[in-house]
Amino acid sequence: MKYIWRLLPISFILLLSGCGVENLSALDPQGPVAEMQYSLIQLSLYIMIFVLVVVFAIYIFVIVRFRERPGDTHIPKQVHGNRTLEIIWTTIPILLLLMLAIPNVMDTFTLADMSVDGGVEDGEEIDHVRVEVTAHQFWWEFEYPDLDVVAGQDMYIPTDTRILIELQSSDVQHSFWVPALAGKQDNVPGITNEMWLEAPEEGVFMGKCTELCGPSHWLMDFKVIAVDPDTFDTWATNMAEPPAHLAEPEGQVAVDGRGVFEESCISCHAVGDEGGNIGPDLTNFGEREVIAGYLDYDMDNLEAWLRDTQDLKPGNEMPSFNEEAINAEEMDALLEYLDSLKILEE
Ligand code: HEC
Ligand SMILES: [Cu+2]
Repeated sequence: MKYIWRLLPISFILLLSGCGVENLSALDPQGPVAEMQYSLIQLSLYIMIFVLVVVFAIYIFVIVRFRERPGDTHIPKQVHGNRTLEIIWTTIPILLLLMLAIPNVMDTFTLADMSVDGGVEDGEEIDHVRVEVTAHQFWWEFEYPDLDVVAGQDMYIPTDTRILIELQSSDVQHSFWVPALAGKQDNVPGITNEMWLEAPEEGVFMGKCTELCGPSHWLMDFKVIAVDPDTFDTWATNMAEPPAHLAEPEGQVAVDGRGVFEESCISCHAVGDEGGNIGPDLTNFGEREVIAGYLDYDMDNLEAWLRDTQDLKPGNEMPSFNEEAINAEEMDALLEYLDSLKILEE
């Protein structure tokens, strides 16, 4: 019981770190951008602690030293202006502000630098991939203009590569945040914001919308999936030109499923280069870890999503499909087809 107070800072850290969800913490930075930002946070924290300690120490000293004592009624010496003191307490804050400002301004320029020049000396380009991120109520679209790829919900990136990101929105204001990789930036309709990030190691990084954007804002999650450059190349090639089995699936159930999909879904969802873009591209849907950003990937949840999408994510653009629209048999075939949409395995 004696050390119970220690739980206080621990619980605070847990709170800040998203209660142990993997790779969702700005306090566990990965990659150069997040590390830069984390060290700025640390620097300002240390300066604030320094100011706090000094000010409180002086304050307590003054209270104790100059308090009214019993029987002492004399008025203490009244002081107006003290040049030395004035100079000290003007200079110290200026120095502290400079200590904050210089690294902040320098890092701001580094973070805003979207050029890929490897420097004057070698004249080579930095390895990079461009991604246009469009936020929709309540999902994310990732377009790779140089690779002819459009992906939904999962943003695949190669490790150790500069990812140059352009942020846009198709409706209201959203905000793109992958805490472990980079600080947030807004997706504003009509404006393109830019940022970059790098992931040094493979991993799955949680992303969130951090701008209240409607009734299902809190479910607008996505993932950044960092894979080695070879895997990324395979992914990009297969996304751009999907393997034949996606359009003409094998097995009767999968074939029927494709039929249902073409009837009810393809106006909004693309598989390969066929289909609409009102909803996420589903070319690699079978490789998602979650459905619609937050439901565990399994067939029960997928069926629930198709039947009750409006209950599961109120206000999203997809209609719910009841038994009249898609009967039980068709549903089974559709689920099997959706689950077969894989481009990395096999
Ligand atoms: C009117 C357009 C529209 C139609 C028709 C439609 N969807 Fe959707 N769908 C969407 C939108 C928009 C989303 C994104 C919802 C969100 O997360 O906000 C979505 C999301 C999904 C998701 C989750 C995607 C992911 O990346 O996790 C699946 C799976 C899906 N739809 C399957 C279907 C199937 C199967 C059909 C046909 C039975 C269908 N949809 C019909 C618009 C549509
Ligand atoms: Cu949003």
